[in-house]
Amino acid sequence: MSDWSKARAALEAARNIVVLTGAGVSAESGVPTFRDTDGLWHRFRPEELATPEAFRDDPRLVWEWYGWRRERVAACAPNAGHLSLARLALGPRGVTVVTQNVDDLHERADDEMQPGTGGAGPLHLHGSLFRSRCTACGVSYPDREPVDATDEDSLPRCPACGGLARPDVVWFGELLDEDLLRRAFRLARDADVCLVVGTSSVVYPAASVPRYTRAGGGFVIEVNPSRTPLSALADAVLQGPAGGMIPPLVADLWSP
Ligand code: BJW
Ligand code: ZN
Repeated sequence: MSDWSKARAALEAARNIVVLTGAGVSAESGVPTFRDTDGLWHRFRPEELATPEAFRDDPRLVWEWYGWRRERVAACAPNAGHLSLARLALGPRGVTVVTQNVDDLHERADDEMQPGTGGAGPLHLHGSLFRSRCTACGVSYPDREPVDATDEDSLPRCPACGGLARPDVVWFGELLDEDLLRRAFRLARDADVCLVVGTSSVVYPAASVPRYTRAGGGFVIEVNPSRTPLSALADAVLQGPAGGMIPPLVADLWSP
């Protein structure tokens, strides 16, 4: 049996599916990934820019980068990969998307498939580009405003206390939200299938999600144009882009 047939059979038989996504699921929408050759970090290494130390040393530079990404994502639209995952979630199977992405393309795909319902939305393990958090009082709030990073005085400020705000994302060395992570691991352990799409599978603890599915006796499918450290552990490895692979992989699974 080919990996494709094994993956399709596992999805057909599944009652609960966890989908773990990374930057690659949004690549065909025009959102740059991190570690590919044309990725966001051709000039800076993620470990250098996405850290609390980088923000402490140069908040203007970090905000400039996040402001640019906020605008870039706002100008992109969900692709066929996001849309078919959103459609899959409307079917009889329990489907939870756990994403490392800070974009909002899964939510926008859900909204396109089922307008106005709001939906549960994905679990955003690494936070959101469209939320900010106060470095003084800790309040987190929705923020879609353009960022003025001309100088330190023009940077986003907390609406409650006026303190310096920061992007509400998880940087290296910071803890992920404990409840969210526990939920993701529990869902993965109880899932029949973990579908892992467009992640290099090098950043932990997110990269552990499919390991919980394996530990619970479930089936792991990887969709990625390149091999990753997960490939050797996955039950089926489908080499190709998300927008091309996901629609035929989940086709018709939304009907009972
Ligand atoms: C396509 C495609 C297409 C292309 N279709 N696919 C040693 C061992 C284990 C852990 C550690 C360690 N040393 C340090 C750590 C901990 C560290 C870590 O994991 N580091 C590793 C790099 C080694 N982790 C942390 O620090 C985490 N916190 C933590 O562990 O707390 C406890 C602790 C505290 C103190 C000290 C130590 C531990 C936090 C991690 C936070 C990551 N944050 C970022 C930035 C978030 C905000 C933002 O977006 O700006 O999250 S980094 C960046 O990487 C971002 C991403 O979510 C994350 C993952 O990247 P992703 O999504 O996989 O993207 P890429 O670019 O890497 O891959 C894209 C993939 O798509 C590729 O495979 C392509 O082939 C593919 N692709 N086109 C499908 N069309
Ligand atoms: Zn505040």
